[in-house]
Amino acid sequence: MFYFIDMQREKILEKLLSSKKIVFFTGAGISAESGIPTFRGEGGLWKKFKPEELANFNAFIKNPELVWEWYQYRRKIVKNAEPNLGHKTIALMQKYFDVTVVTQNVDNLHIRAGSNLVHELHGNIEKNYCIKCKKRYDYVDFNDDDKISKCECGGLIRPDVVWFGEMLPQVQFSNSENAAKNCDMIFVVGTSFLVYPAADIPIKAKISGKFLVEINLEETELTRFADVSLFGSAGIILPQLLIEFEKIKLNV
Ligand code: BJW
Ligand code: ZN
Repeated sequence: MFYFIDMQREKILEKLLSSKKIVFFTGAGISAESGIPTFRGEGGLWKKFKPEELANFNAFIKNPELVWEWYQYRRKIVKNAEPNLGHKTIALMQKYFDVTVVTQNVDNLHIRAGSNLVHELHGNIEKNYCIKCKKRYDYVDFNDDDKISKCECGGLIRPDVVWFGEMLPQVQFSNSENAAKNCDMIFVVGTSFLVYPAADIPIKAKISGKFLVEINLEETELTRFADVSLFGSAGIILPQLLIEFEKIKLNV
């Protein structure tokens, strides 16, 4: 039918043409082209920093200054980053589809790109809360003061992210499960697919019979479950797909 594109993309375009509800499940890879380091692989954060020393509650209690400093460092990277063509294409897709973004990322870039419905499974690096009284310190700009802050109750203020061993936010998780079960197709973009229970979301979509497209630089544990896997940069592949879709849809 679409003789000018390869078979894999043809399958995706055919499915897109009959779809209404699309879920994008994203990981650190989608923000890599915005200059935000991924966690695993070459240049990943976990190559330089140990997760057991930084990304769990016990590490925070043991050395709050160190953990806070690490998040300050990452907040600065996030603050100076811009959404890339991957994030922007997903936001543009809202013109044609009901789009739900389910993201493991904490960087706000989907929201800044204009996506309206974003479920953040691992929290948000720009938000914080007191570990004692739970008072929220959302979007407070800590960048001018690198030292850890204390709440008025004396409790330590921590970033509102999900560390290893912690529960994911329940409402966000169940909304994501519902979106995965009720969509027409799901794109899984830029995740190593190693961290649970987030990784259960695409699996639930697949079990419910949804068409699953993976976009990644390399094969992952998900590849064998995907209907189609496209290997390459999200910031290139996603805009290409949208352009190809628009050509057919708008008959140009
Ligand atoms: C590109 C690209 C480009 C690059 N274009 N692609 C043993 C077995 C199974 C599970 C466990 C286990 N032991 C412990 C667990 C549970 C644990 C877990 O899953 N661990 C595994 C790692 C083994 N999970 C948890 O602890 C979770 N909580 C939990 O289970 O609670 C249950 C419970 C609680 C209490 C009591 C009892 C039960 C919580 C997990 C929280 C994860 N948190 C982090 C840090 C967030 C805060 C922060 O940012 O600092 O979340 S870890 C880190 O990994 C971060 C990410 O969101 C998450 C996923 O990473 P992601 O996004 O996949 O990134 P990468 O770097 O791994 O991959 C990037 C990919 O992009 C690669 O594939 C590249 O190829 C690709 N890529 N450039 C396209 N341009
Ligand atoms: Zn407090």
